[in-house]
Formats: sequence, structure tokens, C-alpha cells
Amino acid sequence: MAVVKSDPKAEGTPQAFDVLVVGAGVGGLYALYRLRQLGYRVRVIEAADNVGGTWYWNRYPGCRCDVESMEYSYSFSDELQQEWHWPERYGTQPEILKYINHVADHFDLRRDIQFNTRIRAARFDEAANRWIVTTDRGEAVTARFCVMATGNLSTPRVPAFKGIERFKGRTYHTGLWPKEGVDFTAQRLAVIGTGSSGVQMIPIVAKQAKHLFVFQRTANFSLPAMHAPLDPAKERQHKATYAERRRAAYDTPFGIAGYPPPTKQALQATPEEREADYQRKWNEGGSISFLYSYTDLLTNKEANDTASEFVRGKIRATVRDPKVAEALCPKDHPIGTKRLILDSDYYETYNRDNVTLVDIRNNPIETITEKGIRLANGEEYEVDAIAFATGFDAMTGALKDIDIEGRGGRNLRQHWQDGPRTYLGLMIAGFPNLFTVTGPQSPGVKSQMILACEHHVDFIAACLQWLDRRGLARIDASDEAEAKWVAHNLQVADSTLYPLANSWYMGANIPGKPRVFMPYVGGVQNYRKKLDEVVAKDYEGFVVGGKVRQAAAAE
Ligand code: N01
Repeated sequence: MAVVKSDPKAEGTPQAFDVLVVGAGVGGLYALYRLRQLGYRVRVIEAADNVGGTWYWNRYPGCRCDVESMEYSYSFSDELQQEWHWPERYGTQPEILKYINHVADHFDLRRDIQFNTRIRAARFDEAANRWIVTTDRGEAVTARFCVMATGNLSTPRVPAFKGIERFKGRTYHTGLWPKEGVDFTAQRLAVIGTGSSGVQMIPIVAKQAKHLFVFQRTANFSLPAMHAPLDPAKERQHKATYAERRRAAYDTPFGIAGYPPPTKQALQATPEEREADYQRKWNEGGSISFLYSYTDLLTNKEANDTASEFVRGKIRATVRDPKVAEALCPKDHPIGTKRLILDSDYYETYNRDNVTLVDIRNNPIETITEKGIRLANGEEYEVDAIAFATGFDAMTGALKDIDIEGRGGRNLRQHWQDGPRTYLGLMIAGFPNLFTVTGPQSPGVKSQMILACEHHVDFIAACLQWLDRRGLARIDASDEAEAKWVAHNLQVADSTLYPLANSWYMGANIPGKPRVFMPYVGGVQNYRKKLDEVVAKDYEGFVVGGKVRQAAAAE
């Protein structure tokens, strides 16, 4: 294989690599492993002081994965998947972080990771066909290729509440939780936000706090996770069939095998059959399994209404105060069009005497004061601490935070001013040799994320080898292919109910962000076929060119 290696030492400053990977989360670590194995000189730059990405930052109480642990793991090493033991059905944040650290150690990845460093800017040098990247430490690094493994939910966001700087108590964000943890015992605590993070955290902090006030703007659907220790028989059986399960996962909509796909439309069943089906899924636990009750829950509003109403019935049956129950019943979006949450005792928590739901849908937060939170109608809630569970500038935030300049001075922020534009969620036209791992318009956030990362990194690795075999220095997405893929994504999204929700998938949680549906929701199975076809047609939709120059000579 004709890998053109850069020798960082020979070149002095700036340091030169074959591939610069941004981010040492699940995607970045696998990129390092895979590309290093192929002989590339790889450097990973990571803002945190350790590996883990989303699982490093999100240390809030109750943080857990909503994909079962036997699925939510790397598949690239059979040794790894056979030796690792997951203690519970769904991995906790500490357990998943332990696993990621184990991977970093076992495969000796840390030596090529530079921690505590943030990328500030990246500029493509067209003459040299190299990226020149600058960091917040004032260093410059060059690389033939950039792999942006920057994550989709990695830019935590606190809304610009008036008066926030006046608050005398402590504030936290779920996505920037202190490493040492926080004990809210004897405190009056406000949690703002009831997405997945808030819903996971609320039952736990309710048990600590003297009083918990939950500020809810939009009620969300949540199902019981039915956490349990992992059944040893299930683990053995899973491990015996890992390889075929991993293969099968690529042929499913969400990249997760083991859930029999539905065969029937919701309205073809009688109300009694539907009730029984939903109840069975409810008892099993699991969001995909629930959404798999019928074929059309995410495409037919009337079908979806039956599932939504089933869950609203459960909320009403659980929460004793009917007014609170009604406020907790989501009515503004179809179930599943926002991330369907898995919880442990979320609705039950509102039966506690020390928990108050503050419905701010029609009475928003007016200001944060020295002592707490004041609403538009003048009501004030005095608290000792505020936990913002207010989410992220999802999917585009991390990349737009970097000043990225591509071919002909094309600037990423401008290119994306009306919403993200990518080809396959993997490349952006005008930004040659820069790949995005699980970028917008790929199934990433709508699938098993580790599989999505492996899929993309394997594509990138194969692409670099293909270029090198041909002595080609540059690959870019064509403007036409990108435009067609963006249009296809929107068309697919419009054939579903997803755009009906004000979700972060739509950019709706960030004031001023373009309202464009960002993930690809055509299913992992169709996306995989598309990537296979593109490769089989010699990277159809990509523009290749340039001759590889020896890195040292290129500087
Ligand atoms: O963030 P969110 P998240 N005033 O954006 C509210 C993944 N995840 O961190 O809906 C008042 O979902 C906002 O209200 P509204 C998962 O993919 C996975 O919870 O915009 N409230 C909402 O209630 C998830 O979807 C896991 O009206 C404001 C909340 O803050 C994604 O991460 C666990 C507000 C934000 O919810 C993000 O989840 C955790 C304002 N100005 C996260 N601004 C698991 O795997 C925002 N809000 C289990």
C-alpha cells in the first residue's frame, strides 16, 4: 500500500501528520486505532483531559445509555467484545467511561492523543493539499486529512436567561457536570429542562434535595427502562452470536439487531390488540421495541396517536395529582419524533412531597434573580442551585465553533448558514480531505452510535487507501452530489412525522438556528446500501484529483 507518511520530527514546526483526528470520543478513538493499524501517522486532538467524549462530559446523576449494553459497544475486536462484561442491561455513564478507558489502554491509543487542547481554526492549503490546523495553545499542525469526530451533542448550551450572572447559588449543566459529583442534600434545587438528561437526573436528585422544582417548557414522552442486572444466560447467548448480530444490525433501521421488525399497521389492529401490544412493549422496556409495535408509528399521525395516547394513559395512572399529570402529558408532538426517553421512576417522582412541577409553557422564565428564578407572571422560586438540563447546540455546534476554511476561501459557517449541507454526512463540498464522523445527514444520532462511528471510520479508512493506491492527494464532495443528498434527506424526513416536533433534530432548541431537519431518517439499512453503492462506483459523487506529494517536500 502506498501510504505517504509524514515525519513530524523531520519537519519541525508545524508538526505534520497523515491524519488529524479531532475528538477522542467513541468515533475518534476508533479512527485512531483503525488508521494507525493501516500505517498512517495519526494525531488526535482532544479538548478534555481524558478520553470518552460525550461519556466523559455527561456525568450528571442517573446518566445512562438508552441502548442496551450488549449492543452499545465496539464490534471491531472480537477479543474485546468477548472479554468485556457489562453488569447491567443499560450501561451507566461510569461503566461506559470505564469501558472506553479500557479500550484506550488495551489498544495503546493514548500515546497519539494530545489532551487539553481545542482546535480553533482549520484552513485547507490548496497548493499542498493539506489542512493547517491551529489550537488554543497556539500550536499549528498540518495533516493530509482531517477527521472531525467532534460529536453531535458536544456543545452544551445554557439559554441566555436574563439575570443569570446575578444568581448567588451554584449552577451546573448536565453536559459539563463536575467530575467530583454534586450532593444536593438539604438544598433547594431547580432543574430546568425535561429532555433525556433532565428526565434521567430528576428521580435521583429528588431523593437528595430538600425541595426540587422542575421547570418544564415541553412535556416529553418517556417509557420505563426496566433496568436490571444483565442476565448471564442472555450475555452468553449474545456473545456466542456476536458476529452475526453485528452484521444483522446493519440491516435494521436503527442499527440494532434483536428486535423483530413490525409487520402490521397500527390501525389494522383492534383497540384491544393495540392495548395488549403496547402493554407488552411497555413491560419489556426499550424505546426501539416500543416504536416497533407497528410499521407506521413514525409515518402516520393517526397510528401514532394510538401509541401517544397509551403513554399519556400511563402518565395519568401514575401521577396522583391530576393537574400535574395533565401537565406532564405531551400533547404537542407525536411520540418518537423527539428522542423517546427511557427513565427509572420519572413520573412516580412527581408523587413526592418535595417535588414541584413548574409548568413554564405559557408562563416562561422572565429572569434569574440573586435568589432564584422569576416567571413572567411574577412568581418567584428561591433555590440554592440550578441544574440546566437544557441540551446542546446539536449536530452542527461543534463544527461551527471551529473556524473552518476550505477550497477557494469557502467558510463552513457561511456554507451552513441555512442549515448543514453534507454529502452522506461524511464530507462537505468545498472542504476537501475533511471527513465528518456521524455528521449531519447521516443516521448517526438516529442509530446505535458506536456502530455509526465504526461504519463511518471504516468508510474513511477504505477511502484513504483507495486514494493512496491511485496516488491521489485530494477528495472532495461535489456541489451537485451534496445538493442532491441534502434534498433527499429532507424528502425522506418529510415522509415521516419527525418534522412535526420542535426538536433538536430540527435545530428548534436554539433561538435563531435554521429550522432544518438534520439527521438521515431513511434507516441504517438503506444508508449502508447507499455507501456500498457509492464505493462500488468508485466514489460516485466525489471529486478526486491532485498528485500526492511527499509530505516533507510539501511543507
Ligand atoms: O437535551 P434536550 P438533553 N427555557 O434538548 C429545555 C441524548 N441523550 O440534554 O423541549 C426552558 O433534549 C427544553 O425544552 P423544549 C439524546 O439523544 C441521551 O436532555 O425546547 N426550557 C428541553 O426540555 C437527547 O435527545 C441520553 O421546550 C428550555 C430541555 O431543556 C439528547 O442527548 C441521555 C429552554 C433540553 O432537552 C439531548 O438531551 C441524555 C429555555 N429557554 C441525553 N431551552 C440517553 O442515552 C431549553 N429548554 C439516555
